[in-house]
Amino acid sequence: MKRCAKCSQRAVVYLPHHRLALCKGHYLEWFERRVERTIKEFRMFSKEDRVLVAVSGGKDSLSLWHALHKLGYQADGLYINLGIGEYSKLSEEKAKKFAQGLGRTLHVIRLKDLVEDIPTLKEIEKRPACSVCGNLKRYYMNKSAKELGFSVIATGHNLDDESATLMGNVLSWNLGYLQRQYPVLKEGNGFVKKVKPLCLITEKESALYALLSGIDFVEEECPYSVGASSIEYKLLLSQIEEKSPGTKLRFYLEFLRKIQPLLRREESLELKPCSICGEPTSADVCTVCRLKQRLTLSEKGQGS
Ligand code: Q46
Ligand code: ZN
Ligand code: ZN
Repeated sequence: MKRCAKCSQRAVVYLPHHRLALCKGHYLEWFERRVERTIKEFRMFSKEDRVLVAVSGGKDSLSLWHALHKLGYQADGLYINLGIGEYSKLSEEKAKKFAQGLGRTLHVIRLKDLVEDIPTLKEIEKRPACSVCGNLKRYYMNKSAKELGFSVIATGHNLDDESATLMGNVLSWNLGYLQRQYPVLKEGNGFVKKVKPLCLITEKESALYALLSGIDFVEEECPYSVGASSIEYKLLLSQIEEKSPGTKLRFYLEFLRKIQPLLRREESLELKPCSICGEPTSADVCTVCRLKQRLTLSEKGQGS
């Protein structure tokens, strides 16, 4: 039986890549300190900032919100209901219950009221649900943060997400994405600052934090996540990690330290406000307004 490295009580966690065994109390503290160090190292935000946490009801976003609250940051939540059947219903319930327990505000918006729900859009647009969904989530997160007066948006992306995305981007040498793959995206050009405070925390670590903190999160994955290539990359990286602990962290951190500075340069894309909604876009009309125009046209077509 392993003993906690801090207090010699029985350890409940062993983190192989940090060679660290910890008891429950010291694990929760370790997790929160690691989140705080990441926030400071990458200059994400301070205690003066109003932070909007993008909440899905899953373990990562709720662990993030919980840790930020415990660390004394002013963090409220934004839940976007995507209209994906039972999954959306359950995750909204969990997110609301969690917000109540925390005593912080959860802002809720519904895609169905603003544009259309994801299953309908997938059919109409004839493209993968995640491509429509990602686009709309980014758009409404930014718009809502500005309307509600938040200076930072924090998402629950963890090390597994980031290293899998990195692997995908490296395998196709997608330089545009690699340039933008950084845990902080600066504000400006109509965008609110976006940060990923869990980027150095693995999925297992965040699940463990949620469990040990008694967080009631939605365990089901979104039904559209099945078959995504990022899941394959996650599995592959976890197999390597198993044999060689620390690989994920090294892969991602060394990219940030050695490669990212070479790739990073001022955003070359010229952005301007969308002529309809005012959100930043590289075209005259942004992708969401164009989507809404297509929906109106198809409704008219059906009506005639
Ligand atoms: S919610 Fe949306 Fe994800 Fe579901 S449809 Fe795809 S992008 S998988 S994080
Ligand atoms: Zn201990
Ligand atoms: Zn627009």
